[in-house]
Amino acid sequence: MFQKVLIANRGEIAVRIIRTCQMLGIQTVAIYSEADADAPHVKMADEAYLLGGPRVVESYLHADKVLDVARKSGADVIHPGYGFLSENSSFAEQCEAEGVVFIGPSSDVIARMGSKIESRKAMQAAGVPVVPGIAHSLADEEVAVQAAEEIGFPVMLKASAGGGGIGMQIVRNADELRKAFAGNQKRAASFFGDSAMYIEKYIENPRHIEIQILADKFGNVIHLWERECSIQRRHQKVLEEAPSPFLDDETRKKMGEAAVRAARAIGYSNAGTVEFLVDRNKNFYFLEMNTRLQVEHPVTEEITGLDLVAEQLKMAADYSLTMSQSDINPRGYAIEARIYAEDPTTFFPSPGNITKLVFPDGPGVRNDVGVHHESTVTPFYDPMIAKLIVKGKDRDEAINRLQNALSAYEVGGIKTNIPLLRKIADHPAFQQGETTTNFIEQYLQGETAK
Ligand code: MV4
Repeated sequence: MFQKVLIANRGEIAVRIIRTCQMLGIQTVAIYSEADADAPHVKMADEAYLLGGPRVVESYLHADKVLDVARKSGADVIHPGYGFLSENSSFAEQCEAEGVVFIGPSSDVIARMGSKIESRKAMQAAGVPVVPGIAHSLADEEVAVQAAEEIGFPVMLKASAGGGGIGMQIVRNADELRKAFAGNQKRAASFFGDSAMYIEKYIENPRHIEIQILADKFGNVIHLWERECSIQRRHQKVLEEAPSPFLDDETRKKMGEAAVRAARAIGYSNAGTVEFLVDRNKNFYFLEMNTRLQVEHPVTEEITGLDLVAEQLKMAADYSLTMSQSDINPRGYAIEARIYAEDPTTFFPSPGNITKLVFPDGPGVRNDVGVHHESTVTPFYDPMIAKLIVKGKDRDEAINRLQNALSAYEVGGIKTNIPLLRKIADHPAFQQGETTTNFIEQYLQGETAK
């Protein structure tokens, strides 16, 4: 096992990773920016190094500075968490060259999954269902129109390097496509440095359901079933749950098997997530693969009883998986609500000083938190300050615990999205499992700004 882990992140995920390291008896090294000198992850780690100013480019995103700290501290492994450098294949490559272990798959797998055109091709070859579409880069709008006419409108125009909705547009006819093409291509070039575009059949009001997988370095791959992540706004997830209230056992089994096939086909190692779109008829289609630990990993931990950070460390340290698929028997029901420092109706970030912080507790309640009762929330980073995770024997009990926990939650000094989360938890459509990607628009119209 490793001696010393550098945690290349901040906030709740840095705290979460440090906690597992402490339980495994591994030394921890934190990094921080000037804005985070007082942050919980800095206090908790055995050592902490200041990287620079508050902006991410001079701190958490600065690969050379992070590697300097790895050298100085003698860390033998880097856990990147999510965001920042976690899916940066050049950073993973730099780590490989330095002889420091990067927790995640190899840099070439990260690079391959970063290209949506490449990952689509790889999945199709592995027999994983993909959305009907064109698996090569479209040269210009006329080529795109021809391809769209073959697929049938409406189609989704997408940037190969995209994600999070940038460079992506629904188009309903040839004229719209001609109008949309150049602009999205330009945005893709400027955001990602890659202008490759492709198109897929548009799936109307889908669900977003993802499969967690674990893969060791010896070809053993298992899945930890699904997470339902459909409730989101502008590609920012708000609430996730496991199991999905929508899937039947046959579909979830097929999706799990497809995810394992996907991982095997690309030589994946460590923890990963295969994202699928699921249509109203329960057809599922590969969307993308995330090569990192995800924000919503706790709901999987709660139903499987596993510590995913511990599993990541073991796999990165060349241990083989100690469990097989039949050992994974999920129990109960878990829901995660993301607590954001933002206005609940306008969704604008709400930075400021926290003046009061009271967490809910009781049976089946978990708080993963990255701030303390006098923290300052700055505009430099993601506004997610904590996650509330509840568990129950079934979905009704989990929802009941969620409602009670959200009522007991107290945050002073800044605005949070807790009122929005309460509206979701209290909504009959949510309680009936009507979790689609349009949920907030469809059911909370008028309660939130557009
Ligand atoms: C789609 C789609 C419908 N049809 N692709 C949004 C983020 C990007 N990574 C992929 N996304 C979508 N791709 C086809 N062919 C609908 C979405 C989508 C979405 C997907 C997952 C979760 C939330 C979403 C919200 C709006 C649109």
